[in-house]
Amino acid sequence: SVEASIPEPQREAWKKFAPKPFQTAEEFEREAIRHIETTLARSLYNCDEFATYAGTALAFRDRLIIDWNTTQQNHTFKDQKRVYYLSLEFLMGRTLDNAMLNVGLKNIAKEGLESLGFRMEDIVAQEHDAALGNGGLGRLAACFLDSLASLNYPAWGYGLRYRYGIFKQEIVDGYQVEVPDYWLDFNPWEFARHDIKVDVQFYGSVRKYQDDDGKSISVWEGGEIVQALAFDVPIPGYQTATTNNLRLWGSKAASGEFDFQKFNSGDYESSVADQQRAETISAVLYPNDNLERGKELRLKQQYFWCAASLYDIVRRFKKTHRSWTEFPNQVAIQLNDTHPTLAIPELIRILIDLEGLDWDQAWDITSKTFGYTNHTVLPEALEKWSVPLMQHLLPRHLQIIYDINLQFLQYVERTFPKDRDMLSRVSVIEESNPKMVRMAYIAVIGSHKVNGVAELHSDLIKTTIFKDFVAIFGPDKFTNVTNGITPRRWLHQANPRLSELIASKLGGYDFLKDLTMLHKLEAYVDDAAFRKEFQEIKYANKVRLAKLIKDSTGVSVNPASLFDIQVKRIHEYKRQQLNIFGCIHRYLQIKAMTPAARKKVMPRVHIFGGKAAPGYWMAKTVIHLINQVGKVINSDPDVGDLMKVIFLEDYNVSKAELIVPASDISEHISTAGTEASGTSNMKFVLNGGLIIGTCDGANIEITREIGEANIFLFGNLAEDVEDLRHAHLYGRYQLDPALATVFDAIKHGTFGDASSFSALVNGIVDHGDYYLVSDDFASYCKTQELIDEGYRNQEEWVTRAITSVARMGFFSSDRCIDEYAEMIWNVEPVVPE
Ligand code: IMP
Ligand code: B1N
Repeated sequence: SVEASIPEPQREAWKKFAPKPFQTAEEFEREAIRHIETTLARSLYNCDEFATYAGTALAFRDRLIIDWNTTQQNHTFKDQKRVYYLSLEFLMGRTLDNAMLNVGLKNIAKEGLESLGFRMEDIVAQEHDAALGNGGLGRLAACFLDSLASLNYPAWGYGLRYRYGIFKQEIVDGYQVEVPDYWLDFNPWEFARHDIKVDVQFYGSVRKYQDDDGKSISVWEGGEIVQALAFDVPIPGYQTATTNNLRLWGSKAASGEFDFQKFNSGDYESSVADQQRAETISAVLYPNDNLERGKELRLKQQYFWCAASLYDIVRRFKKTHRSWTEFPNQVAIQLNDTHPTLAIPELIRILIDLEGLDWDQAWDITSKTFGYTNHTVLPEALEKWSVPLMQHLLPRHLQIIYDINLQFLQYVERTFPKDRDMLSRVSVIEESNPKMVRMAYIAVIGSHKVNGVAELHSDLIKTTIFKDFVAIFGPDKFTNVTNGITPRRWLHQANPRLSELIASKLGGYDFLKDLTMLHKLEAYVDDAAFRKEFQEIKYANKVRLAKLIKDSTGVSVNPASLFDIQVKRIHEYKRQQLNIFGCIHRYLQIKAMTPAARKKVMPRVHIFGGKAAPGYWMAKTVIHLINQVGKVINSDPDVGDLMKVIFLEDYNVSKAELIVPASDISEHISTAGTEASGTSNMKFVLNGGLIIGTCDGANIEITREIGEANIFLFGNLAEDVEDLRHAHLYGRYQLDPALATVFDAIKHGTFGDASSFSALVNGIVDHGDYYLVSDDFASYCKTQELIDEGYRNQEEWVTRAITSVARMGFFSSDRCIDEYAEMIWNVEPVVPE
């Protein structure tokens, strides 16, 4: 075994000198101060909050490393099957608070910091978010890492180490302005592994020849080499010693590539330019959510990351195994959407070109190894790459893709000899000009399981984008794993008082490991003291958010109003426009009221937040409209506290932790059938807020769990969307009358220059209203009235909120991970040493 191969004296030395983690507040202080003095070279006289954060983080980092080493060693010794989660995005947010909680030393650190004269909240707030993602897909990957470690699964994440994460959003004169987010100034949570480098090849050509046995050999030659450098981020589990690894690749020019010829001939600048070109690959996260634009650099990023990750996975496998047939028993690779699809032809290339296996063996191993998660059915988000680009950048992979397609189409032809159309429908190559490679089809063909992320979505992919593939492979290849969220971050960290209240009733914090235990809270739904405390906590969280609003926008809001929140990426399908048109409708109603009637209005604060992709004009127009409407309403003396409209700039994970616990109502109002799941809907309900939503994504399962009485559903159903769209274009189209009045106000210039909003309005009036804003408007406004009524009856409202919290156990990402492990990966937890 590996263990036996380590020499005795070395083992002895380790036993004697291996660092011991700190245990007491005093030991913690000593470690933090040592780091401030020596690692940061700061003295007592310039130890501010940031230095204290840094010292604290470094002390905890040491602690994580010790557990990380033990875990990795243990996993190597045990040699069980591992899971690799390939994701182009990991939206981790801040780490310190989570690290302290998971290793169980938060109280000790708090005590230590207080004795140094600091408050925990201030220190934690010093940390810059790690924002290597756009929204839901990236945050899901982060929640999954937390659950994988907490449940002791031997798992690694693989991603890219972007130098610039998602941009910082500033609102200037009501418009979004993007500012680069350089987040690596001080990042104590990563380790550069200078010894782990992988050469990744691009461009070049393929030479084919027959070897002495007549076997056809392909050699990929020439082109250029870029080096991948590993950066490791330890991922601690909650209350377990298991500390998994997130490996992020950074790009560098390969050492041989630094052109000494040019250097010696005095062309120093151009050799540095080569270096910089290589580093561009991992420079920036593409800021699109649910959109693919086919840029060459994006394809380069994808291959660079897939090639480095697979090299690493294969190397680890070969350390302990000889037989390739063992590979799928040792390795499960999950593709987070189609972004890592190139890993499929890359594994085949490794097995055939480098390891000498034949096609059937290579294919068998590959298709048993991969699983593919689909996260969207939006056509503009389905990845396609042009054949000429693929030919240029990855000539060998294109050949392999053609081979995959050939084998597959031959099989389809044998199975469905009468259906000629089927072949062109399911071909991996779209016969357009230029021809395009359909990545989702490769992912389906090359995986043993395909899953959607909520029930409706998993049903939809089987009847729409993958319909033919269900006929070809049978229904068992397709499954559902409804998304979830980690209760550690989204309940305990974001809402410590609620977590404490729950713990006081449930006899401790075990519910953070088994969220289904929340059901026991239903016994307290009529307990007066519990209800009062529950309400007080919500109020305190609203006060906390009101302060953020005041600090960032200058607007004072009354925390006693109903807080109505929609925070998520700005996208037409998510329909922030429906919300803001609803606000205008409400405003016009208030303006038309007598002073006596106004007294009866339920005061509301409408809070928006979220980023628009920099090139997405319609989304930017929506942001501008929200800000303009806010400007008018917030300063209208007729309205006062009855209504405020707020746009919070730069929505990110750490702000979400503050915003989510403060909602009375949150909005999840996508056109039915467009939001694959949504995960913030789960976060809001778990924190005691109710939701208004369409019958879409996970809203449907939330309704099933918490009960129809506890959610405000409205709008058309997914099954009717297609007919409605068709009717808009070819039938007689009737604009909703209340919405027409809203548009009149906009056209009148009530919210500034009307022409700025004409594209938004015309899209609905003249261009088919693709997202069904008008069709759902009446039902939306009606439901908002029901919410006003409902909120007036606080007793009933609190009952609904508590009941909902108690029934949210299903939505833990721990449940998801167990489902993936059993249904898709076939992996078992490893008991930590
Ligand atoms: P949803 O789209 O409302 O389900 O939100 C997905 C999750 O992504 C949120 O709950 C946040 O944790 C996270 N997130 C962080 N920043 C953003 C952002 O700018 N847009 C959307 N989601 C974000
Ligand atoms: O993935 C989330 C879901 O909860 C959301 O409903 C879904 O919209 C989101 C291309 C995406 N789907 N597709 C993306 C992101 C970046 C990109 O470049 C597509 N994001 C989702 C988690 O399942």
